[in-house]
Amino acid sequence: MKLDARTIAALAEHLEGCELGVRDTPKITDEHPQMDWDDAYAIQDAIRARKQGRGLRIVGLKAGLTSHAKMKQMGVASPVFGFLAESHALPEGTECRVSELIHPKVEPEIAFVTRRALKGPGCHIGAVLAATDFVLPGIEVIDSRYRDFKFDLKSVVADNTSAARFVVGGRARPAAEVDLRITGIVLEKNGVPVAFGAGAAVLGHPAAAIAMLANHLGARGEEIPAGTLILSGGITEAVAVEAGDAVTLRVQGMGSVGLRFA
Ligand code: 0L1
Ligand code: MG
Repeated sequence: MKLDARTIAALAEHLEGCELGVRDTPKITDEHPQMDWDDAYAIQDAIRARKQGRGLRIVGLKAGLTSHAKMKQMGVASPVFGFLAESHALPEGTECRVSELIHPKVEPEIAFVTRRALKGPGCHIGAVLAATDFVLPGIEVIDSRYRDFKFDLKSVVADNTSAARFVVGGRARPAAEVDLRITGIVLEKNGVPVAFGAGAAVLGHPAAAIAMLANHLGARGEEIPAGTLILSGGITEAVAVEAGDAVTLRVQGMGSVGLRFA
């Protein structure tokens, strides 16, 4: 690690302050160019600890930048991992308040819920499918705290991978009943289809993103606990939204889930 504990705590306070205060910031590597991956995840962990310290529950995990479309959109080459707190969760059918966000975008995703713990190293798609209880449609609302989306991957990791809001819904299916590689999705904005894809866009199979997360956590001596909800990453590029928009994600064989922005 290149940053000391005091700097990590200060950067966590700064980034979480931007999230809660709806303020943008230049990317933190401008001031701390020596920041390494361990520092970036330590800042994210400190943000998580701040939320837990205020009594908020962690309700899930996420993989991000897992599709080629998204990697190309962001100009990066590898996935990132973050957490979902209860303050990020929206019940299906409720409104997402844009005034609480800086410059939100939506991503169509497949959510996994585990029934058994998953631990790397060596976790693979087969182990993920065997440990998955069910899969269901999910919309992630990402909201990078970085000004004009000017960031690098380490800054994004520190910023909890732009996690802001999410909703899951539709028809949950046992993982064994669905071939997620060829499961088609359509994302509609205000009734107009704006993005299309299939599960294979996520690392060849969305379960591969969950395996990567388990291997990432395994390298840190952690695991994905049983009963964890995990967003596996946007299947298409992210789509910008504003107040008045309504988005619907339709997933083949799994119904739909929607979100209105007010
Ligand atoms: O969920 C994700 O794909 C993370 C995206 C991080 C970068 C961004 O804000 O677009
Ligand atoms: Mg995402």
